[in-house]
Amino acid sequence: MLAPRDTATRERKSLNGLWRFALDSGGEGRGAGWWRQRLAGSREVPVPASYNDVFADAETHDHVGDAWYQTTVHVPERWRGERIVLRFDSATHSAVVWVGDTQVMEHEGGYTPFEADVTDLIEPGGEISITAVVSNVLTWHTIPPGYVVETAAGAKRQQVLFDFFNYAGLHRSVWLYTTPTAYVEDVTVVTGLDGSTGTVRYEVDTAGGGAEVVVVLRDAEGGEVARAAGAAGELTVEDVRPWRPGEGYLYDLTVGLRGASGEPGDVYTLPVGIRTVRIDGSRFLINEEPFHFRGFGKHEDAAVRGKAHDDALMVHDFALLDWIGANSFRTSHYPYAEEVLDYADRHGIVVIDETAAVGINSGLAAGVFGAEAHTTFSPDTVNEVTQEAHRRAIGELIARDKNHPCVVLWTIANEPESVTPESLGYFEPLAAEARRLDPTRPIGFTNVMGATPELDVLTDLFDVIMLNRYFGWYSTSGDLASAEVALESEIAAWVAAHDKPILFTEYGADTYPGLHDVVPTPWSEEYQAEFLAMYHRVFDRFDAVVGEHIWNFADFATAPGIIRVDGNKKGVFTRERRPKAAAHELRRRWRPQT
Ligand code: BDP
Repeated sequence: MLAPRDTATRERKSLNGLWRFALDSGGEGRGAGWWRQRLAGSREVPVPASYNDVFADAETHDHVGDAWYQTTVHVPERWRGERIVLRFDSATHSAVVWVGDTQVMEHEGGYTPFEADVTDLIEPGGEISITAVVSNVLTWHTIPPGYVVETAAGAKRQQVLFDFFNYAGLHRSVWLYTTPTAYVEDVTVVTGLDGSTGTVRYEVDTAGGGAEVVVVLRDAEGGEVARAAGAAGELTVEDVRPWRPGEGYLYDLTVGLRGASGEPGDVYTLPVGIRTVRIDGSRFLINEEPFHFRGFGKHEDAAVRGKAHDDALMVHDFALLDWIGANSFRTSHYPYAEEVLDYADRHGIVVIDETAAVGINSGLAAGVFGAEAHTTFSPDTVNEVTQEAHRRAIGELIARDKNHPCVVLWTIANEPESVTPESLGYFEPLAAEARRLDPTRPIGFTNVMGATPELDVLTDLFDVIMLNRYFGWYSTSGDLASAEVALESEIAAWVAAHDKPILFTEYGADTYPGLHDVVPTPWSEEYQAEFLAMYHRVFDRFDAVVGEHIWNFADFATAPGIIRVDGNKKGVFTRERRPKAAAHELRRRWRPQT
């Protein structure tokens, strides 16, 4: 699915700003047709933003159910004759959208885009009203799953099965954009390298009328390096400058359409990084060179705006990644805003791209998040309807992100149950689907603590072993010597069981900033630093360990609970992005020259 871009033939209009806003606690709006009139009440909400923290009331913060958004847009007269598309970069977790009185789309899944052709509903030169009802409800049939309970006090409460605050609303941009009536619908590129020669295999889908396709590849200075005609083909690039970690060199692939008598039609330009990814035994190869992942699991999370995309925060986070010497991160636990991947493409930061499938694990949910005891996979919990939603989530992630050179690995779930025959039955078709949709990238899932190689039944379906481990925190808390023994022996067991690269995708300790101790004690800054140093000491004993992603880049909001103090404090940076002591230690490991 192509991101909206301005080109010679396309124009975008951002609908970001303040929208009219109303909570619908009673769930009346859909029946009463709230989209037909101006939303009652006078509240305005920023888009993009989570709505939860921008106001100052518990009702909005803890709202469960529908929230209504509405705006009025002027459509330029010059758009007459163009095809006009309405696009939401995300709506968390599901939405229905109307233009005027007409429903134009419905979407489930809080972190991927959706759009509709609204040409027939819009009169250029006039005004239209756009209304969206956004629900934050998670059920056993959504990705991620969850369920709603009624409290003893009669309130609705969303039970989540994950460890972050269930922020909701319009977290990313909303656009109106134009294309000509015959247009480029999709582009897929697959790149290759052979010595100093690069290849770009491309495939273009068009719609809206027979048109000839012409593609031109230009280097970063704008010089033409290859061209071809036809909807699919392969371009060759001599003296190629590859995309590589630390150097996000990009070419531009301009796809142009030509009408029957050669007249120029739609133009779309896609940045292309030429690189390869391959697993060889326990090595993870980018451009045939072994790659060692240094970085973090992150969250889209910040004060006031919640999960909204924010360019200032994004640039700052990337600056901190650079400062600390990280070369990669994981989009835990959902697809991030596409601007983040664009930025990573341009700056050579490697990304592990994750679906929103977090919480498919009854063991964890009951223990950590206070959920009722349940069986993970059953007709009443995660079932074939959930699996279908999960399949769609994988499809939408790959459709959106397939062309990003920064993405080198798909994670199709975080810490799912992975030790039962039911989990194998659930994941086998999903792993196959991910491979069918993208045969060029490795796939994985993050393995939960306790799912040791003796118990795990899923790893054979995947290319890499991704371990989330908390020895010294959730087990042997405070005893790093015992934690070291346990960690080393588990890695040795994985190495003996599988010839695959091992990535540590989570390890970390909650740390209250400013808490110090001469004896490294859990929650102190000294303990976090020693905890990480111990893990690194152990990793360095194994060639198969090719990745160290600490949990987490920064402190983040969670639901309240007795194991969380104003959120999860495993950040190496605070929520305001101040470094804890461990950040300086990490910098010494990851940037020894500075
Ligand atoms: C893991 C989860 C992550 C949590 C982390 C923790 O993958 O989302 O935040 O543990 O407990 O289970 O800090």
